[in-house]
Amino acid sequence: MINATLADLFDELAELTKLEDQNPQSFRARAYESASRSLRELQPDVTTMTKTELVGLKGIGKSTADKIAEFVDRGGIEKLDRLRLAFPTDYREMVKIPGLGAKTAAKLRDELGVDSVEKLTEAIAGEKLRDVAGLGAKTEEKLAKAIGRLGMFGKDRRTPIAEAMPVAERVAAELAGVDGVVGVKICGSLRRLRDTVADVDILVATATPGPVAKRVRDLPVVGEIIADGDTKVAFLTHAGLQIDVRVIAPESFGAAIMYFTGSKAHNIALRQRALTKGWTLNEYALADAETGAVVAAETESQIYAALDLPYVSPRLREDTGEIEAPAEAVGSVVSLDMIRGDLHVHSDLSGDGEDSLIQMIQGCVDRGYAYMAITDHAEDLTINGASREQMVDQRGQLRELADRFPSIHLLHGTELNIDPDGHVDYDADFLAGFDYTVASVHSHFDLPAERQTLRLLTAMGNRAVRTIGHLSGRMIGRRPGIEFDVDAVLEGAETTGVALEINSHLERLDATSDVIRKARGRNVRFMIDTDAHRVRELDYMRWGVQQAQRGWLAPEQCVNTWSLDRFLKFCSKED
Ligand code: DGT
Ligand code: CA
Ligand code: ZN
Repeated sequence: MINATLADLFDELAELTKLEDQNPQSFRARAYESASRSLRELQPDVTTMTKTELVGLKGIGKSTADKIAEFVDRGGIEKLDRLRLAFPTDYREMVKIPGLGAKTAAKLRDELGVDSVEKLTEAIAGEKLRDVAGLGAKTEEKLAKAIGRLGMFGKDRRTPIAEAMPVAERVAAELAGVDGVVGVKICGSLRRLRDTVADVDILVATATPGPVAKRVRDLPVVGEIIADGDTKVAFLTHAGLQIDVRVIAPESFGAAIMYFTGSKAHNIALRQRALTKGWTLNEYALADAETGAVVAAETESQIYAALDLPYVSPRLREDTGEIEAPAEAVGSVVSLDMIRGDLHVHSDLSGDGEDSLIQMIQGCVDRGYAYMAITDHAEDLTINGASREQMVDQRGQLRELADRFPSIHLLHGTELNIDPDGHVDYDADFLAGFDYTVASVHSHFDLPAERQTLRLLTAMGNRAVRTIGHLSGRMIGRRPGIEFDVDAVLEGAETTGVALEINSHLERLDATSDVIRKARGRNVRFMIDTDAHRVRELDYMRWGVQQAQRGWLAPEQCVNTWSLDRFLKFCSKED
């Protein structure tokens, strides 16, 4: 556990060092990032290693080894403490506004005393930015737009899921290790896999609350405690995210996680249903309205069963039909155990890939898949793409590896880049050499909607394209997706048979759940992919599946639940 905790701290050090150096490419920040990556992969606990052994690890130098030793000795890192003081939460939030950057932020703070989104909004309204050298009316307009468009600052602040989930998972894992704890569950909007969350709700089941509350107070992520009791501790992380930890008696854990998972609308609908049966439903139990006798409380399944409902996946709990049409919804939504392959996987042949071809294949074998595709970037992505020669060479290697990995069918693919006009890399002949391709938008996000629609439809019309990767190109909290005509694109997917990707990265979760839900019952296919750039990212599949669940995706519409035979027919357009 300490390795993961340290990795988190090095990530934070990297973030803060970029602010201190006013440089997103800061050399020192890079060093912290590679230390973090190295710690996440490291098997033995760092406390069992000598400093010499640490320095011997890839990605760890003397200065990072010193910091690890410092943390092991005194439970803190002096430099981190100093940087946290220099760059308080409000300032860090401000720097995250897309298009702002560390240099401009420092100027705003030093010259205008602006060090929070709130003050920045005021300064923009007062047209103060144009007095600062290098900034102008254009900057004001651009920043106002960014703040307005994302709508997640100040009181309305919402944290992107990619930021909240890892922190929540770490806290949950820490609390699971406390004596007497029999269950831990991340609830609220995070469990429902909403794109952004206002706060994190974690529930802990134990008969003895004291030790849990104590452990929470001692967690390294805690910046400021805002509510402190035996059964509830609420705190802000150093990055300003609120986390509420509630301690619950095991016998009512089911009722509690159901209540705090929400959504509120789902809860209200369930309570109505309970009332018609003469029962009440709250965070303690489903109980008889007159006698108070408990009908069900310990598990969610028991409560749903008592209400004559199948178990409803948390991703469906938005009161959008899951209670009225439970069989239609709940019984026919894709789940992780149905996934038979990962078809968007990078190796180190991509500039941004980290692990080798063999490691990525082994990773897919370890996850029990029947098929997979290696899809390194094609030549048009200048920094990250592979040349034709490299692609042909890789294909040869892949064919040779087939004997070594008999349990999995290996497809040689590529991730094509969709240009502004919808054209992709290579020529038709070279493209025909691939077993499979995914084509994605990586640039020109601001074209008008009609052009983006045409762009996607043109790419779908290309004979060589089998899947459209991360459909909107959005980065949650940082960049909105491209605008396009959803109905036209769904229709294009129906006529061409091209699948739409559900990209599992928490930054992306793309296609959005609205698009997936719109396609329900139509002849539109989806493909849930990890877009893994390193082995451990193959585990992101669970997020992609949960995103598909939010969109009520039926297994039949998800091509990577199909048998190998059927899947290969899809690849060769014979289906
Ligand atoms: P957010 O805004 O991202 O934090 O979204 P949630 O859904 O996590 O909302 P939150 O944290 O306010 O509350 C967590 C859950 O607790 C919520 O999904 C449902 C439940 N809850 C909260 N307030 C109420 C309420 O007034 N009535 C009912 N029935 N449930 C509530
Ligand atoms: Ca919440
Ligand atoms: Zn990719």
